[in-house]
Amino acid sequence: MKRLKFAQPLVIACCLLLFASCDPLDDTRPVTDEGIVINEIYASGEDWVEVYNNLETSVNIGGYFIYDNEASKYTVPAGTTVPAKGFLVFVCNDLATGLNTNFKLTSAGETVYFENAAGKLIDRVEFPAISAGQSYGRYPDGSSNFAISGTPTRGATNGGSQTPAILSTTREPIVPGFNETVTIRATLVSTLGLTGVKIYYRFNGGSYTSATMTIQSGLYTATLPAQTVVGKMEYYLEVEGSNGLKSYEPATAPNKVLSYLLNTDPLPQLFINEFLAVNTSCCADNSSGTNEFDDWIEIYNAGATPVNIGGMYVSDNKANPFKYQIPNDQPSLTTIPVGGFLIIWADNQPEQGALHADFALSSAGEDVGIYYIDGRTINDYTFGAQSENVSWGRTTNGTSTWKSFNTPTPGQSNN
Ligand SMILES: [Ca+2]
Ligand SMILES: [Ca+2]
Ligand SMILES: [Ca+2]
Ligand SMILES: [Ca+2]
Repeated sequence: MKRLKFAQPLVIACCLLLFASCDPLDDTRPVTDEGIVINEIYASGEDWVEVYNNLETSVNIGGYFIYDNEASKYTVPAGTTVPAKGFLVFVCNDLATGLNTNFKLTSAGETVYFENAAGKLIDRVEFPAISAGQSYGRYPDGSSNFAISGTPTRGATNGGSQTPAILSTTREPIVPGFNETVTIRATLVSTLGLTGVKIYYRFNGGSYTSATMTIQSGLYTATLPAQTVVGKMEYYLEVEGSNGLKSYEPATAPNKVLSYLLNTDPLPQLFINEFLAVNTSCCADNSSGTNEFDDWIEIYNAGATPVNIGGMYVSDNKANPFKYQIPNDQPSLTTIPVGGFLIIWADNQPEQGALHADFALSSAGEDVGIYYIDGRTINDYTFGAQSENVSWGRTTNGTSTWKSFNTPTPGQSNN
């Protein structure tokens, strides 16, 4: 595998493996790869941001922007250059002159953005809570591997070419029930210089309990205790190297953690009622202002009460129910009336609104499903190869008989 130089591809890869346990959708603006990155951040005392030039030539970053608040960007002074394979430090002291930015950083953790002179985002680093004397940086310089260090290296290489870090975690079962223990397994990027892997967990708030993860069948493994009451289990992983560097999964834990729910809500009576996996002319999504012939999924509410699907998930993979979470802050968009229908565009364009999933449907066939807020299956279906502009749906609505429709009825009764 080619070494990932920048954070976002790895974050997305991790999220795919983690089944949406982390949250790349907080900020979906694409990052342009310019070879210059935010390399290290220090947020206690005199805050600073270290920039690293991973290129073989020096780069003039005059007119670039650094900020933690889009409404108030700091502009890098004209003529400022970063040497080839070199470093430049911006002091975040609110002085707003020279290499002093117009903002400070919070040690509780936040996101720092870096844009080029054209206003294109070239890097974004969300850092966790870091204690006095610690920094958060890339190991090695310019890589996608982040760790907390007790030995900041302001304006100099971060070193640490072998820093243990977590590549991915799994949970089994993905959707735990009552009285079930849950197994968490972690795959590490590197185990060189590793001193230990720990899991921290808590049920329904309070303080975290820690446990050492042990190697079982080649993977760092821990078992979370079974629960017998309704609630939320939260957990995160910590890996520490003999060089004192610590990294976390999720990377900004405990600000962000992994979690699962146990509850007793009855499942709503929703059905995947119709879908179109190959749309070239059937029906346009014009959310962007132009007609896009995108895949769509129709959901039907067969129950006796309206259902707000905000907070629930749709997916094209039964093994990963947590693929796209419907935003839960727009009930007017996401509530399905009794006997009503709702269209979710499977257009891989979540930036177009709440009803746009971050996946598309395969013409060769795959799964399509809707899942409750805790991941339990409300309804899912596995389909085969699909034809252009011919939908596949239930006849009649909500029943178990499926057929093709030469005249699709998105958002309306199939009958
Ligand atoms: Ca450094
Ligand atoms: Ca679209
Ligand atoms: Ca798909
Ligand atoms: Ca329909």
